[in-house]
Amino acid sequence: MAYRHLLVETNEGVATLTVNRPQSLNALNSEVLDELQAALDTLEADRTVKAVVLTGAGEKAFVAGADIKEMAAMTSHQAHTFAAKGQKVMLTLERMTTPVIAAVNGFALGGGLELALGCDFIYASEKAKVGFPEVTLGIMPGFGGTQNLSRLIGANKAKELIFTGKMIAADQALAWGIVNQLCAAEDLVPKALETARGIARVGTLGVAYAKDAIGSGLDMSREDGFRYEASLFGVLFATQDQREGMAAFVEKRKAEFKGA
Ligand code: CO8
Repeated sequence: MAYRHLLVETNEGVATLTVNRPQSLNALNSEVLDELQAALDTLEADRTVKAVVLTGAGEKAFVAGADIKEMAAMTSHQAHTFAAKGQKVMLTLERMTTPVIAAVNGFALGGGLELALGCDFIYASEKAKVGFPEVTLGIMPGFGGTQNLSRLIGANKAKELIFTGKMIAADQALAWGIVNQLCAAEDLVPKALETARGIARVGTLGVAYAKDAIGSGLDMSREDGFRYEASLFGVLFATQDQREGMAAFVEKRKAEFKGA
């Protein structure tokens, strides 16, 4: 499928999904959100795709937020619909079995940071800057940022970032635990792809179920989370991947996982 604002490239079981609207610093308008939704649904349905790297086109921005020019004229109802559309994309990222790594190559602001936080983890360029400038526009985060950031780094740091609207540099985002790894700008996507290819080589179902256990567990009591983990662990023993993985270990050969 051809997209107006997205580039999709698949290689060795890994898809690179690039938000491609550099003249607006890859800002998310309704059309970009619709295309992201369609692209993520398509990638999730494609069993040959084992991992995804999500990044932004150009050297300046990952995504500089939701499109302020589109939002400026919105009615309350339209803003609600727009927020729901963005939140659906974030929930799709969380719920899809295929892991998604955000490669934050520049500004990740507002809805752009929310998009990165919706991914499974974030690698960032040393030049990246992240923040939630919504309060400087008289609004607040609306694509899940208040929930996801406070769960990730704690309410106190999330409040500081969201209440001040200030951007922080990549090294502070690393220190605060927003990003997993910093890379030189030119190494960022190659490094994210290397990690994605590593994920693509291991047992697909083990990765998918672990993602489900971690994500679903965040909304459960710890004890329910343990129970859920144990049941998914048990289900894996009915899969070819488990038999293949353990047989390959015993036979001292490389496992050939089928994701079945
Ligand atoms: N929306 C629309 N256009 C944008 C956006 C944006 N978020 N960010 C940048 N652009 C456009 C600029 O308007 C400019 O276009 P033009 O050339 O036509 O004037 C072009 O991109 C280049 O940007 P700048 O000239 O501003 O580049 P600078 O290097 O001078 O500055 C900044 C870069 C600091 C990133 C600056 O562009 C900026 O502050 N951008 C806005 C950042 C921001 O406030 N983002 C948060 C938006 S609000 C949000 O994301 C809410 C999400 C939840 C929504 C819930 C539903 C309602």
